[in-house]
Amino acid sequence: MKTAIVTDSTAYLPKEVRERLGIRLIPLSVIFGNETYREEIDMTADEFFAKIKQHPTLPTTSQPSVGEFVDLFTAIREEGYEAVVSIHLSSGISGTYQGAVTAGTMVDGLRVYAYDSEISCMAQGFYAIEAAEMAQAGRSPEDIIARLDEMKQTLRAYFMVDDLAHLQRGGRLTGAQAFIGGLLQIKPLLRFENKVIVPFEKIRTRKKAIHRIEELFAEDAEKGVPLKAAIIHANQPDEASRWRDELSARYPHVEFWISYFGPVIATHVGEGALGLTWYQP
Ligand code: MYR
Repeated sequence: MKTAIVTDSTAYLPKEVRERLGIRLIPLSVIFGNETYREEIDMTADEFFAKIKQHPTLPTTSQPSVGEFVDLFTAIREEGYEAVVSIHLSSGISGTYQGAVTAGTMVDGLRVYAYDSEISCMAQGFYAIEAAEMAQAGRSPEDIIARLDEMKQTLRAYFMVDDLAHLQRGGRLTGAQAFIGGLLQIKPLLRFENKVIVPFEKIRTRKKAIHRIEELFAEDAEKGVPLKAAIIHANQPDEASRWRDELSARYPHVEFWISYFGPVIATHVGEGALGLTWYQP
């Protein structure tokens, strides 16, 4: 069965990777006043970080419409595909996955397998890459979904933000009442649990938070099994490169990527956010 792979823009996959593996992109958008920008198409991460410095009001974000999904799935069917695996950011923080599910019921002649990554950013990107490699090798959508479920067992992601107010304002932080109020200055480690973002540990400085992520990573990296990992940053390229160099020197058996929080996710995590994700390929 000829199977196409779709992911949304919040995977922040490099264009070259998408093109090489034939991964289709459906964008989410950021909205500044009455201007809407589809990320990765109308606006890059650098343009976003420049714009938030000039714009008086903070942006909001929106998921792709069901109509956009229907148009994309229809075009894929017209290219001769019989199935699509459509991989999306966590359904606990966005309605994007549900949009794919709904659109899937509206396009005849194409089997749509919407997949909830239960995460976002390059962690989601890793799912899309594995799925695309399997699709290129002619594997069935069922095999691809089974592999993605298996990946979920080893995939980890921890991140910190410079200012918790962004996540709180966007309503994307769960179970953090104890951290809010006078404590917005702390740098708690965050992670996804049951599809939503929760505080993992309360940490007071950025340096200590990075050190704690390194300890968590070491628990897996020191087992010696191959891992793929990505450092994800919100406009901190130098810090991300330094961290990658340090970790690569310590763990030469790990393949490291550097990725970024683009416009939509950066709207919710704020500039300065930093994270690490990894899994066993
Ligand atoms: C929408 O408008 O539908 C998009 C909402 C996106 C919420 C993003 C919340 C932060 C996600 C952080 C991901 C970190 C992954 C390592």
